[in-house]
Amino acid sequence: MGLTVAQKLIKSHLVSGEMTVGSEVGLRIDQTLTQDATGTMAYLEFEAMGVERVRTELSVAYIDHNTLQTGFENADDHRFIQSVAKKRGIRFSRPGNGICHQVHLERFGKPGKTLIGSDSHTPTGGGIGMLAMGAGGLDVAVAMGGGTYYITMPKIVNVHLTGELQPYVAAKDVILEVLRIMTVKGGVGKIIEYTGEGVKTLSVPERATITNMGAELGATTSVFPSDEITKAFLKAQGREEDWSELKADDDAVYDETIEINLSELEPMAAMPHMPDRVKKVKEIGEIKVDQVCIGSCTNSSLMDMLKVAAILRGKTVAPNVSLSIAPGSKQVLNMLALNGALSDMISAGARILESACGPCIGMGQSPNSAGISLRTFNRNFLGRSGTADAGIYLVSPEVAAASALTGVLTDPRTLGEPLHIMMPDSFIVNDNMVEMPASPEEAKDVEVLYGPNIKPFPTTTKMPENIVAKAILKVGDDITTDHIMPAGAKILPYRSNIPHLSQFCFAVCDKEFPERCKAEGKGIIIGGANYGQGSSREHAALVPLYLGIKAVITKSFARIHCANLINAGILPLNFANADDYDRIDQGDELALNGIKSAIVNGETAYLENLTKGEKYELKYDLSTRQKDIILDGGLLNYTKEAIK
Ligand code: MIC
Ligand code: SF4
Repeated sequence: MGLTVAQKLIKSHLVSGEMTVGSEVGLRIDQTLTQDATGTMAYLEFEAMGVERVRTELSVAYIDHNTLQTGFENADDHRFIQSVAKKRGIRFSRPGNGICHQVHLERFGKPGKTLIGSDSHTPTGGGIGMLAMGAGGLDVAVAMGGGTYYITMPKIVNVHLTGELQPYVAAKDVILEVLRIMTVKGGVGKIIEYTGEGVKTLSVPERATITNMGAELGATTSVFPSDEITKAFLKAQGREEDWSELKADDDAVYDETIEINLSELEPMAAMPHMPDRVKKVKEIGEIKVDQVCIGSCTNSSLMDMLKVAAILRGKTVAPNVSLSIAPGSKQVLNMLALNGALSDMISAGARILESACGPCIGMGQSPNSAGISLRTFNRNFLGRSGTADAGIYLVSPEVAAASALTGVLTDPRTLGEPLHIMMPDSFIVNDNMVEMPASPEEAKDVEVLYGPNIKPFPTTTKMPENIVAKAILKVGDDITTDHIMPAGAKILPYRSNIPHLSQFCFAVCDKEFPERCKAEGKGIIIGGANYGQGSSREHAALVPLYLGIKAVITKSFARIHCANLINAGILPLNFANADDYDRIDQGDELALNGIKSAIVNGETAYLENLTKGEKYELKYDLSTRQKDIILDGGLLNYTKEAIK
């Protein structure tokens, strides 16, 4: 039986396990990336592991999230990361060099390689045929130390593309269509692989937009084959030698197939507050727009920016709209500056932001009260923009630019003549903002610089036999890590200060939660389906750990968050009968008696509801390795021994 692209990538990196769907496989990791909002914690963990030098082929530390420096904290964290990178053999992408996923695609990604990153949009690398996955910081730290990365062997979904995108219809519309079909839960336990004649019509930046936002499906990752188009892209980046071909066997077998005819797609938008609330722009109608933001790791390539500049050329942004544009990297910004496109944007009235995540993570540009903001980003979760009652619509650069001019949500096909974008044969290559690490000899003298905002991470304890605690919080379906541990300009500077962060845990839905935890000293969280979707931030596990959460019991979990809970030593459990979720009220006294023995012996676990006098059957999906991690009180303890 032939193999798919994803299966080939897994097979060539398989360290342990069997490639049967649902079983745990261990993978050798070639490359890692971190960004600064998760990186500080990841490098604290790496330092705690006591490894001298990274053991990967390539590790890069990016500074792109916490770039608004309203106090010393972010700058201190940047300096800390820079010093660790220098000492431990990691390349350091300085602030200003761009968004990690965009820069990694341009400068470092290689077809056929594995990459894990402490950021959920790491699958962007799937656009050039990498097996690129988001992971918690601790998993990335372990991989940097040469450790294996574990995933559940996923199903492979074939998204079979035919036809060709029509003028003003974009790659963003392709992934919005996949989200409409599959929903934000639809990709859990799956890799999305793109095949068919339509693939040949998509450039690398377009493919990367699609794989980037596959994260919103909950998928393990997404991948395109590596072909002549990939080769041309790498050649234009001066890296032709990094190319290798990667394609599925003719007789490859997929677990599911979705057909999409690119020719039939139309401009679309994801409506507030979920990336799968997708409708055609013309169906939503001409709603008034207050803000338009263009950029983020989904849509900040040179190609996207050139389209935006062409639409804005010679026009003025509507009086009711604030338009901001953040080109994705120094390379993109530099090329826009040299070919005049930047001037078109500035003349039209765009507010040019630095090459960083910016408004996507609430680092500035929060909309006005109840404002409507169109964004070329990938997430529109409630409150993420920094304005609690704003409504965020996710759109393509074409829809964003057209709407910025008219002041209302606009189908760009009404602009008339198709755009003709000339992509250069070669990009400006200048890696002067990537600092190389010190040699092993020089590294001995490099001091790691800790700022006063860096506090020790919470200690974990070995798992007890019984857990008795209140249902301290009950939440519904699709809870995101932005609910559990919000981000934004005011909170992000404290990513290395768990005690401070804990004040904001679940602030979006329940402001009293941290105080209740402190009063009780311990608790169990009850969640619905797809609990923990969204980002890779391990803070969404470390902060609950600090607040005394012992177990999280849900209808189902998102992949990265579930791994982060296990890594933190918090027990993730599921209801055997989803209806039992309804029988528990917040505040009920709960008991997991004999839970440790049940897990060790692989026996059925039960949850007793002492308040209601009821008992519910539970499920747990833990490999032997994961059980050992939980019993040891988290991955850090477990790993220190293993990789010595
Ligand atoms: C995000 O888009 O939510 C982030 C910010 O990039 C996160 C990482 C983080 O919380 O630092 C992600 O996607 O993993
Ligand atoms: Fe940055 Fe937004 Fe991409 Fe996250 S989704 S990496 S915050 S640009």
